Amino acid sequence: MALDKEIFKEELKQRLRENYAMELEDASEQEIFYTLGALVKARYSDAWRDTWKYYVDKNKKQVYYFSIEFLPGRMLKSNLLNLGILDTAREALTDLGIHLDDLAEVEKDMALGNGGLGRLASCFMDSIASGGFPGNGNGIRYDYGLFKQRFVDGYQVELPDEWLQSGNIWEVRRESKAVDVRVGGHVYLAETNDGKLKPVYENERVLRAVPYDTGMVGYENNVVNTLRLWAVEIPDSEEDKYQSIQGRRELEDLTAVLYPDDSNEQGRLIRLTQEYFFVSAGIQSIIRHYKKWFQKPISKLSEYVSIHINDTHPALCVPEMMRILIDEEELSWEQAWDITVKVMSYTNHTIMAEALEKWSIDLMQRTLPRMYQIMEEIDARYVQTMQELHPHDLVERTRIIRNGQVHMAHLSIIGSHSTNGVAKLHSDLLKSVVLHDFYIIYPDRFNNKTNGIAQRRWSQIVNEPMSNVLDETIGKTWRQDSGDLKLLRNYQSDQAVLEKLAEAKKINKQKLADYILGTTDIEVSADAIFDVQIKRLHAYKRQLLNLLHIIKLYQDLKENPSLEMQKRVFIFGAKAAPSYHYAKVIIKCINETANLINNDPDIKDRIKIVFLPNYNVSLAEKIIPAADVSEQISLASKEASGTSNMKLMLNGAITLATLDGANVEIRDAVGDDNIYIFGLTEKEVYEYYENQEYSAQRLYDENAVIRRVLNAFIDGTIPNIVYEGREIFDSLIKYNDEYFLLRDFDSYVEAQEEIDKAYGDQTFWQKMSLINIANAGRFSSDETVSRYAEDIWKIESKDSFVTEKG
Ligand code: Z2T
Repeated sequence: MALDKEIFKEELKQRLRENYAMELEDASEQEIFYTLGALVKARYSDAWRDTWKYYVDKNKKQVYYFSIEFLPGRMLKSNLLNLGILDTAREALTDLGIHLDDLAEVEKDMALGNGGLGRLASCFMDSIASGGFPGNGNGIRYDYGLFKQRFVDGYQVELPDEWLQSGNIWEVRRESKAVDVRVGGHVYLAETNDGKLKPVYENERVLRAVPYDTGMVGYENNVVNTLRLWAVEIPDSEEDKYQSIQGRRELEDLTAVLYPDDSNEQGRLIRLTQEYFFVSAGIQSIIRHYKKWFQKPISKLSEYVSIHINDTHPALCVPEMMRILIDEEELSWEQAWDITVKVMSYTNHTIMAEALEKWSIDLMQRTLPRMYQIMEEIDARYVQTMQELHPHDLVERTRIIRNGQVHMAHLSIIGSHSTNGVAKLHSDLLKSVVLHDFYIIYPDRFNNKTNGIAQRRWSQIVNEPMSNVLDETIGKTWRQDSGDLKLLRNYQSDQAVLEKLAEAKKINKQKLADYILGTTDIEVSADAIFDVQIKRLHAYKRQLLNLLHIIKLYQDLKENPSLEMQKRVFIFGAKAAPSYHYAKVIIKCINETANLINNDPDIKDRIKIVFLPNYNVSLAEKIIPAADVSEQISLASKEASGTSNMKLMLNGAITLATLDGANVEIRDAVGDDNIYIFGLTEKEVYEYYENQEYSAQRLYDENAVIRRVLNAFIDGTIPNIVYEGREIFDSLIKYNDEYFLLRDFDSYVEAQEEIDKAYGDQTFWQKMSLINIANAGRFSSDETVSRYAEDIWKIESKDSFVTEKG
């Protein structure tokens, strides 16, 4: 379906006239953006409908990806690319005197997620559609996405993210598909006339769930799947119950905001209600759709439906499916359970204990009484079955309800046929440590699915200069199949190619330098090493280790101004959960250190620190193409996978990493010579936990460099951090450095020194960079999704079918 440039221009003008009664010359960027959005949406509406119809007509098994977070970012360019009209649109707009890139900036990020988990869900949506797989997303349409971050006096300040303020061009409200969700009150079982036990609800509240659908456009294959997000409303029937403004507010607040905690569950009532709300609405709509269009008996559900539980937030899928099959479809418990387990699958995203979701029995019972009854029954039957096969204490440790709490990970594993981790190391740790008890009980349920990224977005869309060099060097097939990036390996000693890649990098760095100047007033040189750490602020990710190294460099330079060293720009992007005090203290310390160093006339441009505020998908798109060094320095065993590591690698940054998460697989892909590995291994970390021999105090006493760096936090070297500096110091010394920063410090410094040396030899550096790009293909979410489809969901790809239209 090629689109002619001239037709495109005419259509754009025509739509402007129709919708805004305006000529192009008089329209604002906003108005043009909305018009272009509508045009794009019209381009895929037939394919959207045809895709849906095809799945129904062919009775295709579909996967529903349930996630409490989706983080697509901006969709304009990605939709244009996938529709095959990005270049046409760009050229047409240029003719009209408009820059597509400027127009794209008008779109607000859709930021309904915290970080990796939500972004992964969106990468999967792209790859599921692009692979021609029948699959849909199911989540929550938050009125406010992840908070907007500002810095005031170096402190993080959170502002609401009003992403819907000027409307959302991509979504379609589908009122006719609304469903009711019941929460609260009491439920008891009563005998019906035919002797069956049926639940009777009392004093429950009914919520209306209204779906908003967004087309998920596949890459040049005429497939458009659906991301369905639910918003709460007050049903007409309940109007009289909500007389008070306060009562209304409470209810309308349910889908108002995304909880801003990435790896920390807080056990709040509203959060639990959010979880049930989108789970119940989603499953009801799946069953309704199945019964209406597939016309198969409910007993065959697992042959046509697969439901994925993205971390434990949608774990109530298990009891909710049971409720519908038993209470509404009147299946026996055994039959319902058999179907449920076959339908469900679950991904674990973390081993951090504080992120493992648990709810008090009391809260669960009060909020979701029917869910609780069903979970009690699942739990009782689990114990009954397993106690004949396994030791008592093993069964006790793994049951769903214990010590007054409901364990959502246990529910997810017991109620599904597949549990996977998100990188090899992580999946191994699940089996050997974190979920070892379950591995004994269900060895066949465990598997690995290493994360991947939407490679087309993270190369073609964000990095045009590099993409052009790739086209000239290896042809264009990599744009479709990122596996073909490996063709680049043949050019690792080709000086001309290396130089062209370096030029592309330089263009990106200059562009970022301009952006940095514009937003922070800090002047950075594009000749410096751009050393990047972008991810949520968390103690285990060790942004503080990065800072300790920067302070060391600063002290070295102050002491010895003639020290030879490459210029460096340390770039940070990170949001801290608003309630995460320690993470906010680290932000303050980085900002104050930045102030000190950036303004020290002795340092000039030898070191710069730039903490860019409000890190999100669209900021990542600006930073990543310009990165030279990718900091992946979490304490080994703590980062489940990481995905920014993959994006940075794809853009030719050299990874500086611990052997954690997917870093291990990146090392395997590029070889030891093209990555900088440092620090404790996961085994050594566990050894420390066992022998309890770690002493941060001793490292402080015995290591003069460490001592000098840490003292900077409490002796006034870094200004304006009297309290914060003390807190950092105490966390490391008094509280014995939970994440072994001091243990890894020397080894980190050494790796940084090697990087400094390597960058001095540009040919050597560029070759490493090329090898990283060439081997990034395997981290495509296209690949990851294919593995899920084959091993877990059992769904088939539809070979591109074409809708011929005029
Ligand atoms: C999250 O982004 C991740 C894990 C979570 O555990 C929660 C959130 Cl919001 C409950 C991240 C992991 O930290 C990261 O290592 C991984 O790459 C990402 O999920 C996607 O799997």
